[in-house]
Amino acid sequence: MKKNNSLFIIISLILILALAASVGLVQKSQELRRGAYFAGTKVLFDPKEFAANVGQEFSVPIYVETQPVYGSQEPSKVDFVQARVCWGKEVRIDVPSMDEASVKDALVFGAGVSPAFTEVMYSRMEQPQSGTNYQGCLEFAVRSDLPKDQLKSGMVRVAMIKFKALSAGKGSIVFDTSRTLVSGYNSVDPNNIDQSLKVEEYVNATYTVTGQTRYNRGNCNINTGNFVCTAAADGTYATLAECETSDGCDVAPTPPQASPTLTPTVTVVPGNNLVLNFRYSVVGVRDDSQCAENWPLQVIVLGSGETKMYQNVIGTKEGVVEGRLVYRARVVLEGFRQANNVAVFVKGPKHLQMKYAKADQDSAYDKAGGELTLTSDPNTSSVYDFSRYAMLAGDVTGATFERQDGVVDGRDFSYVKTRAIQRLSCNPGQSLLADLDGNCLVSGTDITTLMLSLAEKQGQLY
Ligand SMILES: [Ca+2]
Ligand SMILES: [Ca+2]
Repeated sequence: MKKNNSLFIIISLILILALAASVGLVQKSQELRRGAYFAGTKVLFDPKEFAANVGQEFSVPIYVETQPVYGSQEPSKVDFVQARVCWGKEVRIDVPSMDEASVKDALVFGAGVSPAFTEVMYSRMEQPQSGTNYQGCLEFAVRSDLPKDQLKSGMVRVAMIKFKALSAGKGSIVFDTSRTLVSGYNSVDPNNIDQSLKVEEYVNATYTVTGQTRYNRGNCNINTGNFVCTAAADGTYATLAECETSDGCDVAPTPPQASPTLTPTVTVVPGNNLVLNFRYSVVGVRDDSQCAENWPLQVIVLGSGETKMYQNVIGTKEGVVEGRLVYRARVVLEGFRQANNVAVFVKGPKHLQMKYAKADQDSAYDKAGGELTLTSDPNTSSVYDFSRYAMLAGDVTGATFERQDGVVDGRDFSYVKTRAIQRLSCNPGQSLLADLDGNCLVSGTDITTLMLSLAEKQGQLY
């Protein structure tokens, strides 16, 4: 009987502990949810129906409509909008080239951005993934430097996009819900840890294009390899597709692609580990940055299909390049046996993953594979200098609070901005997640540093 009693007590204790633990978990996740957003918002096109004749231009304004701060009547203010919108084959945005400057210039952002925002952070046009119904997409982000009391609330115009009607038909202009984000200022609780607004509703637009037109061929576009075509009532071609072919488009012939040379793979005797020596730098981190020490890197090496990951690689300070601090690191590649055609992926605790794949690399390596050669002798193994292609910073959080998600977006912006408003600081030798330039203070320069990564947005994965 006594034995049964003590068993009962033990089981009860275990149950009580389990219950307490689960209540703790629930509370924690509620806090995370509450912390994530402080108000709701709607993103919309207004009007939401457009009509145009073939060849005509029409402007499509984008708005956000903010709701009051949760649990109050106070308006929530908006200071950042990132949006991605896509459209069908009947319309397009006319730009002379796809580079960022001309996309920015041609999109009437200058005239179209309402005074609610002071800066276009980036804008980019792209072809959508195959398999979608959309012909093109535009992604951009705007932000506001206005003082808090001048930030706008309610219906706020974000931008105006000028489309050109190309061919008869109906279609939609839609928001990409996964890449549309809004952040703002919580006037009820300025110290709230997160300043994101939850987009609760997306209102898409439709268009109807009427009339018929024909197309004339202009020059050959070197970038696309297709003819540039313009609409004309008496044009030669009946459809844009027929006109914009590559057939006969006189582009300088591309040199024949060399067939890949099969380099004999050097396999290293186990026990004699290969060594990777490299120099690197980080955007924004300067010679006098006192809170940029011991940032642990994750280094992945890849060669001939073999990959290995090494954690907590710490660089030591060694000089300056273009005003940035240069670090030097050494990784003994235990277990990695490929000495040739190696690529390296480096990721810091608040950084996008960078690919380094050739000596003295000073820009993105836009190819698969790599060209690095390694030896197992630490003294003769090359010290690869990647410091002129600085690591991009800004991936500090994601859907899970303070967990990197490989992307720099509105969440990261909101995280850094909130802490910049609070002017969080730390002592030399310490580190704050939002202090991207490592000067021991979270301020406007960290937002600027993050903005350099926004357009790049995603770490390099292959
Ligand atoms: Ca992120
Ligand atoms: Ca800083």
